[in-house]
Amino acid sequence: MGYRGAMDLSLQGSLLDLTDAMTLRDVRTGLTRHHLGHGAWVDVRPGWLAAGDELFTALLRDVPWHAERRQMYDSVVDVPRLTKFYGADEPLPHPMLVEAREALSRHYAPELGEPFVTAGLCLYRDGRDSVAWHGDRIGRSRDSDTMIAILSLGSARTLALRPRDGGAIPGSTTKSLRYPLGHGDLVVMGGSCQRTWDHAVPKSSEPMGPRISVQFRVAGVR
Ligand SMILES: O=C(O)CCC(=O)C(=O)O
Repeated sequence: MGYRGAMDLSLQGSLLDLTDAMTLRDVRTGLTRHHLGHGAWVDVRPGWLAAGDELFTALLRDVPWHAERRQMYDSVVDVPRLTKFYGADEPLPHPMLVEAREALSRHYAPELGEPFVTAGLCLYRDGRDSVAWHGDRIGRSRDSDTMIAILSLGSARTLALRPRDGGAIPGSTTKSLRYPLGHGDLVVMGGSCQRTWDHAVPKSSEPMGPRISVQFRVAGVR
């Protein structure tokens, strides 16, 4: 049995659209590329996965979610989300994730030069769960361009981005850029984004249900 609330949550009804077939739509339709500056960009494709409730419920139930603890200064604290990382040789927990990874590899192959192979899954149980500012700088992303493709499921959250060097955002007076991550949406961080920008999913004081993030990466990038 996976995350204990899976069945209750799946029956809440707000996300249910089980009469429609779950489908990945064309990546290109409605895709917008936002150039952030410093060679970084973000692609946003709202509603990439249609009728994704079945996938959301299956992942909540079937993924062996881990609660991690991490050293923070002189104490050990709970990581505020549950996680599961699927390496390149590990079977993914749902066939739709295989389809999604293949569709992304096909679409981005000319720019990326290698396929997406790993899937990092995060479960944000409610608005108190979050991920702090960071860049994925292990592997190729440390010194060259890469892409992290995120499929978002469940409650809407915000992806925030800010320049790593603390400098101003070109063409903006705000301290960070914010992109909504809704149910079925695809967001891809590309170019120099992992080297020159940091990203975060901030906590929220709004009442909200769980969100699952599926991040596809190329080999070696974390
Ligand atoms: O929740 C997300 O979509 C982003 C997750 C993330 O940045 C990470 O796990 O490194």
